[in-house]
Amino acid sequence: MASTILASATDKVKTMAGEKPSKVSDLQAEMKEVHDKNARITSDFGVKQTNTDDWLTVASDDHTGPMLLEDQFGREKIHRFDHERIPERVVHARGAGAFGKFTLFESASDVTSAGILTDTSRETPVFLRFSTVLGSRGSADTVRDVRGFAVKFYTQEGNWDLVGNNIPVFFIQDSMKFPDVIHAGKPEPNNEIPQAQSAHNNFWDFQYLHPEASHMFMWTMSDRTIPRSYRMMQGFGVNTFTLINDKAERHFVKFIFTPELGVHSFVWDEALKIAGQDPDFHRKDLWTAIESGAFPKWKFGIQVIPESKEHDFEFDILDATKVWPEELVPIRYIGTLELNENPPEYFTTTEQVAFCTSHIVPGIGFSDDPLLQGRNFSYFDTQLSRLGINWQELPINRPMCPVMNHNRDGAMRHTITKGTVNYWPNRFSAVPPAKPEEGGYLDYPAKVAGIKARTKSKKFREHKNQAELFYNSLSAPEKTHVKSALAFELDHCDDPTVYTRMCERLCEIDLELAQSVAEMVGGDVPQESTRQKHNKTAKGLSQLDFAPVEPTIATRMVAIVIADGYDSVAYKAIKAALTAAGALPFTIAPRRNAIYAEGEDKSSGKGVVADHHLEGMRSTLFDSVFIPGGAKSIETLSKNGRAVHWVREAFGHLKAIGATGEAVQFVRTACDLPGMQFSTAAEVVESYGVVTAAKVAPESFSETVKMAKGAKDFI
Ligand code: HDD
Repeated sequence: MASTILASATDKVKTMAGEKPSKVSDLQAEMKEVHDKNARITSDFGVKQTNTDDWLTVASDDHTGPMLLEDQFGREKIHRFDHERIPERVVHARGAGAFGKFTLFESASDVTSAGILTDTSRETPVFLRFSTVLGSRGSADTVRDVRGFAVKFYTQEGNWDLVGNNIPVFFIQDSMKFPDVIHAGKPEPNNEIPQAQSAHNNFWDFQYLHPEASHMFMWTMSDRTIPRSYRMMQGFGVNTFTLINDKAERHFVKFIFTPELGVHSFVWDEALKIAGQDPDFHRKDLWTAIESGAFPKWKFGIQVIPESKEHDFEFDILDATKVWPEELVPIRYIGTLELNENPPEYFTTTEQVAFCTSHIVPGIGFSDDPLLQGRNFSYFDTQLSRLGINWQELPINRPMCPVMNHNRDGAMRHTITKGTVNYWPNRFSAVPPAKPEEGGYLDYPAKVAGIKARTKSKKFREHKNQAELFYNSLSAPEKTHVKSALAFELDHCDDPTVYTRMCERLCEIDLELAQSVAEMVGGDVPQESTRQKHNKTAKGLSQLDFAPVEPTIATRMVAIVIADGYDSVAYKAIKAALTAAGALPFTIAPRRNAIYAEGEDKSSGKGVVADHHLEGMRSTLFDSVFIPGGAKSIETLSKNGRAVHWVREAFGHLKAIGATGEAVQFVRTACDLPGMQFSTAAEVVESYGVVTAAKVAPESFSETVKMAKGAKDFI
């Protein structure tokens, strides 16, 4: 007998010449079709059932008597239901995932031997799970929180898990503090309040007591924690990893994903309202984009520092509370990540997927980053209580390359292994483990020296420079948002110790920030800085640095609001122009029954059927609003409080608004903008971000769309 091969995986990557590898096709054999018209319902053990609705009972037409324990079918159905839930993740419980692919356009062979980062002809299947951190599995998507960005690369050399966030730094430097930071952020232990919020005493108490958290809380109070879409946020590996090349040279590395669509966020009021109006907003957004073929894409980049330069920086490059400013360590973009397939079933993919930072492949290594080392223990460990031993056999978790070893047995083992030996070496197999040149994983022979102690290097003790660097680098509106976010959060802390101390901490970062927050939340308003500022800025920290070269409204949702008597020329023209630009137009009206245009005969029965009525959806759920003219339609909308609120709220949320004909005055009144300029018949005018055209001419619509593309909300 040859060696035992525990190959649960189909080796698609290598065996199917010419065919692109796909994790979904790898799973295909196991997918069951429940919609098969001819299939009869059976028990879990295959026996056809005659009735799945009535428990076996002692009964007749006149009398309903006791139910019988004998009903195995009834018991089985309830028993399976009783045990449907598994423990939710201790953090990052709420998530959404998708399949996709990773490709490389530039080889990084100068710094690594990893096939996935050197072979430009490869297409590596991936599964990406986005998440919020603090909320439980049923919490809302748009809460203020860090977002998880966890990628499983099914490489030819095994699974590589990059378990990152949408923020490049972390609250703590040492993994031993993780239980504390999470306990402080999760609902308070006495009453389990609040859900999915950092706005409470314990969270901010922790932030003050841990000066190392200063940089991260500035990020969490920025727009980054209220992303418009998972598709519009960056992903960061956060920790420092290493790359090892063919010459056995080692470099330190950080991994970065930057979205093609740019980095965009809600304004806070929108995020708050959407949490109630559509708690699944981000989940739906991702799902819909992929279903409609608008595949989200990210550029993949690396920041690399040669081993010899480890100590050349004023911060420690192993400290996860620090970024590597791009001016010092440029990002080298080398690959593309694309999501292109929604999972066929949530539980067996997005819920059962298990990531481990310790899962790396040859050419990639760890560093002594003390946060990473602890994570390597924690992820592997947590899967046991969440999924149980043998979780690596679950279809979503198993690699797409062969697995061969003698780890076997344990609860719920699926693979049936043939053969008489379960140890190595054995009398049948003399093949030694692979050497590095044969693809074996090389543990880099790093020289280690030092004194055993519970401490870290001196550079780990500086905590404010990058908190200030981040704040200095934001645009004026972004700074205002940070102030408002802090004012909101600390307003929810009722313990004066918490908010007065936090105002002191802010004073070490920026005096004006501290003054404005203290004024709002009732802290002592400081008169002078308590730290010498460096006043430096860096690129890549403000979201504005990621505006796509060519602004786009592709995949943006635009509401076109009409009532009976609307101007159909304007309606049709804007719809066509938006569709041509890749946006998604939705018709909104006072009702979902047919709406008739100006001059249209109701008896024709051909009116437009709205996608939603004004009460069913709010302008918060759209990126932009357009109102065509039509005297009758505008008269109706003007008298409808909800319609007026729709437009007024869109304006308050800084959305691009478009109007033609009579609708121009409607917008002007609804938004209370006496200074808003009117356009003449021939021109398109933009004033206060509102784009208006008095008359409809097809040319003005392409012009309108162009202006909408340029409007602030889309940048
Ligand atoms: Fe963590 C889940 C990201 C520090 C312990 N973490 C988890 C997930 C993400 C992150 C995205 C969800 C994975 C999924 O979708 O299944 N975590 C991070 C980042 C960190 C970080 C970017 C800082 C660099 N985490 C961190 C530390 C520890 C953990 C320091 C413990 C010492 N994280 C866990 C965990 C979780 C987890 C408890 C819960 C579920 C899971 O692992 O699989 O083990």
